[in-house]
Amino acid sequence: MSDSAKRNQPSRRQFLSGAAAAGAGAVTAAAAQAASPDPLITEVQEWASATGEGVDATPYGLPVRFENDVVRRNVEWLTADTISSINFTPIHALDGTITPQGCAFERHHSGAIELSKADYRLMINGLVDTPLVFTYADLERFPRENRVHFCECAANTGMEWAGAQLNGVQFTHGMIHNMEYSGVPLRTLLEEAGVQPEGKWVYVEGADASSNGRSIPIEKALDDVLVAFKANGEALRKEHGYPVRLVVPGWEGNMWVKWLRRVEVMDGPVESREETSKYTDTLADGTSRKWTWVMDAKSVITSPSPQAPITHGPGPLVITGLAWSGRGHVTGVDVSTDGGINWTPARLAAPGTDKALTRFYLDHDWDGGEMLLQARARDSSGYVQPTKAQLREVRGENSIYHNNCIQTWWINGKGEAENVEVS
Ligand SMILES: Nc1nc2c(c(=O)[nH]1)N[C@H]1C(S)=C(S)[C@@H](COP(=O)(O)O)O[C@H]1N2
Ligand SMILES: [Mo]
Repeated sequence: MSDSAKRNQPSRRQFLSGAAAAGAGAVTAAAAQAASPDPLITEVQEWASATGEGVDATPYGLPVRFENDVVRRNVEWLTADTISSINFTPIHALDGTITPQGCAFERHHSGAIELSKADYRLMINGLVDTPLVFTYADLERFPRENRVHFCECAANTGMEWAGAQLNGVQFTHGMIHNMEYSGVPLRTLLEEAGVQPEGKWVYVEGADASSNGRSIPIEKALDDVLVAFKANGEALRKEHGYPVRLVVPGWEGNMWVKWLRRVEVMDGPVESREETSKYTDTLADGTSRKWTWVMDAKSVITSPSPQAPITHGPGPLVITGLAWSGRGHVTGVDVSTDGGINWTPARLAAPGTDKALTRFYLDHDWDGGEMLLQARARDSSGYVQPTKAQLREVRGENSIYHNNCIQTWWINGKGEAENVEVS
C-alpha cells in the first residue's frame, strides 16, 4: 500500500474509538458517546448482577429469544393447506453458507411423517442381480462420505416470472437450503445389488403417502447421489426425511426423496406418472422443456433486502448474498448498485465448491443515495446468470419452474428495500 493510500485508510484503532467519525468510514456512534455517557458501558447491568442458567437448563439448545423472528414462513395464499405445501428459509437473516435444519425450508406433498430407525427399511429391486433390503443399522456399516450441497426447489422464485411480486428474499429465494450431509453413496448400494446391463434408470420413492416417486438416470445415480442419514452433524429432522433421505447434488429438490424406502432399477423412466410431466417448463411458444433437472447458476443479495433494510446512515455498508450452481462451482459474483449498468466483483468468503452455496460480500461505502442492487453469478461451466429480460425471451412468462434470473432490490435514501424490476 502506498503512503497516501495508507493515510486515507482509517486505522483499526480509529474504527473502535470512533475517532474517524468525521470522515467517511466511521462505524461507531462516536458523537453520541462523547456527549452523554452510555449506561451500557458505565453501569453494572442486570445480566452481570446475578448468575445465569445452569448447564442442564436446555439439554438441546434453541436460539436465544431475541432471534425469535428468524424462522421459516409460508405464504398462505400459495397453497390450499399446509400439508401439501411449502415454507421458506429466512435467508435474509442468515450468514455463512450452512442452513441450520431448524429453519431450512420444507416441502411436503402429504405432510412430514414420523418414521423410526427401527421401522426403517430400504429396498433395492428391479433390474438387479440380487434384490436387497437394508435396515438402518445395515446402512451404517457401509463406508460413509460427508458432502455439502444445496437443495433448491424447482419452484424457487417461481412467483416472480410475470413481475416483481413477493417483498422479501425469504419468499422470492427461500426455497433453498445448504447442509453438510453424511451418508453412503447410492452407487455403493447399487453395486451391492448388482445393476444389470438393461438397468438405465432408477425409480426412487419415499415412505410417505405421496411417495414422491421420481425417475433418475442411472448415470446420475452412480455418480454423486448420496443416501444420507445425517445433516449438519446430527440426525435429519423429521421434516427433512428422518431417518434417511436422498441427496441429488445440483438437481432440483423434488428428486431429493425423503423417508427413502425404495430404489427400483428400470430400463426407462416412469413416464406415465404425474411428476414427470409436472416438472416440465412451459415456454413462450406453449411448448415445454422436459427433464430440466439441473439447477442453473443463480445468486441473490440477502442483505440489504426488504426484510433486512439498512438501519444505519451513509458510510460502510456490508452488501452480502448467496450464489450457487448445479453445474459445478461458483467462480465469481458481480454486484451492481445501479441496476446492472456497472458491475464490481464481490469478495467470495471462500472459494466456490461443487453444487454448494457460496457466500459473497461487497464492502461498500454507501453515499446514502438510492441504489438498484443486483448480483450476478458465474460458474465453472462458463455460464453467466441471465437478466429477467433475457430469461423471458427464451422462456416467456408462463413458466413456474427454474427462474434463475438476476434479482433487483431498490434501496431508498432511508435504507428501505423493495422488490422491483429494471428493464
Ligand atoms: N418423500 C418425499 N420426498 C420429497 C418430497 C415429498 O413430498 N415427499 N418433496 C420433494 C420436494 S418437491 C422438495 S423441493 C424437497 C424439499 O426438501 P426439504 O423439505 O427437506 O426442504 O423434498 C423432496 N422430497
Ligand atoms: Mo420442490
